[in-house]
Amino acid sequence: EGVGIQDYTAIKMKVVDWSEPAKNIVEKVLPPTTQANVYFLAATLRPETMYGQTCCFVGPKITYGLFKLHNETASPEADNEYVVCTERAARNLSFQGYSAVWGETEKSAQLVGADLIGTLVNAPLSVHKSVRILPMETAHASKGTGIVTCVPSDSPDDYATVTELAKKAEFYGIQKEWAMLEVIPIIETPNYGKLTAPALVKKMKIVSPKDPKLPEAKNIAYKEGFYNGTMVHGEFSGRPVQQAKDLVKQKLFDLSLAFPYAE
Ligand code: A2H
Repeated sequence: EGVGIQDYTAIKMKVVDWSEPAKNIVEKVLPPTTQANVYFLAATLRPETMYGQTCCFVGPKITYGLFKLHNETASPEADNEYVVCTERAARNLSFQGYSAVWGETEKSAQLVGADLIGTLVNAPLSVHKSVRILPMETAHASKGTGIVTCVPSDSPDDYATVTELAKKAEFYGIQKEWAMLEVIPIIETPNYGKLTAPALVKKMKIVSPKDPKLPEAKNIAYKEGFYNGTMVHGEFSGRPVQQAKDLVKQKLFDLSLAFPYAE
C-alpha cells in the first residue's frame, strides 16, 4: 500500500441471527442475558452506495476477533457494544478512541471467517434491511477491517463475487437466495447507466472474482462514480456523488450507524 492515510467509513452491521458455529462460540462469552449488541464492522470508501447493500463479505480463511467497542458518549448501560473485525483493525481502533484504554484491545473471542457465513446482519440504510454474511476469497486480511459490505451495483469486485456465489452456491456451502438479493440502481453515470458495475463487468467480459481485469474495472467504476455520478436513490437523489458522499456519511454518523476509521 501507499504511504498516505486511508479514511474509511466503518459501517456497523448489527447481528440479528448468528450462524450455528458462530453462535456456539459467541454465546459462551456473551450469553443472551448480557443483551450485548454485536456488529460486523465493514470498512468502505463509498458510504453513498450503502442504500444498495445486498450482503456482507468475510474472507473464509481470515481470523477475526470479537472486540469490545468503547463509546465515550454512551451511558454505562448502553456501553455494551462489540465488533467483529481483524485483530489488526482492533489495534488500529484502540489508537483512535474506540477502546477503554488507549492502545489496548479487549478481545472476547476468536472466529474464523468460514464459521461466520450465513449470519444475518442489518445493513444500514439499505433497501434490503438484513443481509447474509458470505465468503469472499479475494478479501484481504490486512486492509480495512477484513470485512467488506457488498454493493453489486457500484463495485465490480462485489458484483463478480455475488455472481460467482449464486452460480456455485452449493460449492460455497451457502443458500443461493442469499447471494441473489435484488441489485438496486443507486448512482447513474453518463457512460455506464444506472448499474455501473454490472455494465462494466459485462463490457470487459469479466468472468470471475479472480479475473485480472477487475482492478481496472474497479478504477473505472470508482472514477466514473465519484466524478460523474449522480444519485438516483434515497434522500439525496439528484445530487452529484461528490456532494452526496459526505451527506450520507454524516447521516450514518448521526444515526450511530457508522464512525470514521483511518489506517
Ligand atoms: B468499497 P482501498 Cl460500491 N479486502 O466499499 C478487499 N476489499 C476491501 C477490504 C478488504 N479487506 N476492505 C475494504 N475493501 C473494499 C463499497 C465500494 C467499494 C464500492 C465501490 C468500490 C469500492 C462497497 N463494497 O472500493 O484498497 C471496500 O469496498 C473500490 C476502491 O482501501 C472499500 O470500499 O482503496 C475498498 O475496497 C477499499 O479499498
